[in-house]
Amino acid sequence: MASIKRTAVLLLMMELFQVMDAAIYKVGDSAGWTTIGNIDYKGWAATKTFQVGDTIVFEYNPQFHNVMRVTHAMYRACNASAPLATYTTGNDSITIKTRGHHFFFCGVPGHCQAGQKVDINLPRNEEDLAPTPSASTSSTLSPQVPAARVPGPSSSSAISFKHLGNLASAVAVLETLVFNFA
Ligand SMILES: *[C@@H]1O[C@H](CO)[C@@H](O)[C@H](O)[C@H]1NC(C)=O
Ligand SMILES: *[C@@H]1O[C@H](CO)[C@@H](O)[C@H](O)[C@H]1NC(C)=O
Ligand SMILES: [Cu+2]
Repeated sequence: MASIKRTAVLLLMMELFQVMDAAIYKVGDSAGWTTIGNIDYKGWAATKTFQVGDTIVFEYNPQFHNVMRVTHAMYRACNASAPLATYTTGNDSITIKTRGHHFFFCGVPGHCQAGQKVDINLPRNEEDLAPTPSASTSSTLSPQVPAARVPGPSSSSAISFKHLGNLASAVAVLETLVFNFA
């Protein structure tokens, strides 16, 4: 009986940690945020699967660089005249709160043009992107229809946990439960 309860608690914790599993990514890895070495930030970002709640860290010498969050148009044009946000500490942690594109570059003249720019992209759900069948008449690819997901008991509990306002206190409660079983 106790082992069943313990298993249930562990399953709930695993679901919680999936929700809370926030990663921290240092932009450019060990090279950091720089113009030295022609870092391929686009390639760097392409190897990552960013999730909402993840944090990206820009590490650089603030005497020589900065970080600006900009629109897509400004990103394309390396136009630093009206950034959405500017960071200058040299160790800037930015938490990604929404899906879609998040454009950053260094606002020091010439640096964006030299490639010191990165697009942190969280593709929106495929369901959102999937064209409606009537709209894809010219497509040569047969659209993949994902199998319908039948919600089971575990997914319904995951959903209820996702809707908990205070995940931290939920984890604390679960940890107390697990320690009581141990
Ligand atoms: C840069 O952006 C500003 C604000 O959007 C705009 O007024 C200006 O014309 C742009 N400059 C260039 C060179 O595109
Ligand atoms: C940057 O900040 C993080 C904590 O926010 C810290 O762990 C790290 O050592 C800092 N890096 C530098 C180079 O100061
Ligand atoms: Cu720079």
